[in-house]
Amino acid sequence: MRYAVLVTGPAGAGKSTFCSSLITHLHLSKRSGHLVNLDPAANSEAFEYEPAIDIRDLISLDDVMNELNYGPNGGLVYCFEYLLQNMDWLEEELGGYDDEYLIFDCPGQIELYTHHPFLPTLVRQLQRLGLRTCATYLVESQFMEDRYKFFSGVLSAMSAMVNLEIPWINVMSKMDLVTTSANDSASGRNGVRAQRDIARYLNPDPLLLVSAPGSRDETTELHSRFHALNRAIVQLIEDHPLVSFLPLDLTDPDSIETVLSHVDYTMQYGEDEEPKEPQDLDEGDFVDLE
Ligand SMILES: Nc1nc2c(ncn2[C@@H]2O[C@H](COP(=O)(O)OP(=O)(O)OP(=O)(O)O)[C@@H](O)[C@H]2O)c(=O)[nH]1
Ligand SMILES: [Mg+2]
Repeated sequence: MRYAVLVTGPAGAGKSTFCSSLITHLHLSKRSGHLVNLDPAANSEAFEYEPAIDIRDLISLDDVMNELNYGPNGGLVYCFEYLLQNMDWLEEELGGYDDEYLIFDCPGQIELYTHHPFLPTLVRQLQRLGLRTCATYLVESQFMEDRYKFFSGVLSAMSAMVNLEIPWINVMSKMDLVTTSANDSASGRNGVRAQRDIARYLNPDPLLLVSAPGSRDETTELHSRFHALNRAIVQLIEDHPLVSFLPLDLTDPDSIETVLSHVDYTMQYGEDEEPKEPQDLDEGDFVDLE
């Protein structure tokens, strides 16, 4: 059984960095993991691991922009259309892998996840090829700085989940930039927060969005104009409690392990693998047992 982990999320959320850390972590745990680059605009220097499969071997964004005079976003859409028309290329590239984790580093254009049909089509094709598939959606901890920004992140995660319809793990990345201690000047770039507040963001508490009755926020003109809209969004999130986030701090191996164990669990990793025969055992190894 082959496994595909799609690493998705908005631009700069830390997808490529997470892919590298996950592969390092898999290797340290004596498991295999390979990088699949799906970003036709990726810069080669950004990869810590050489991609085992790279969309740029099929088509590169620069070529599309130069030859067809497309801009970067139109060019990306063209590249994905081209990939879907050439699935035999991907099938051939995937042919060499067996029983392995393939980590798909996806581009950061949010529209790719929220309303284009490309990723759902790609996922269906991967499933047809027998790959068990799941997605992680990264939102960076900077989104916790501001409640409105945070809820735009929650809604984008929700919309991508509904569009892709595969097992899904939301991750709050760059948690090393959030600290619970005011004295910690090294990190804390994205704010100092109490543990209780962090919990409210990781398991989104829609009431964060609605100001307390009578508070200054509620009575300002701008807020009152949006009050009904905010309440409607709160209701939507309460009615569909699909989104919660796993915190990811790449400086802490336990944090990566937690995300990986959720990925393993979601894809039922190893459940139908046969135990492997040890390769180097001979009779001498059993002397102690006799
Ligand atoms: N402090 C901190 N910085 C991070 C972390 N992950 C990524 N970064 C930084 O965030 C920036 C963007 O990281 P990338 O991994 O390239 O993000 P991406 O989502 O792949 O970006 P695009 O592919 O352009 O959408 C880089 O400068 C990284 O060094 C993290 O866990 N902590
Ligand atoms: Mg990237």
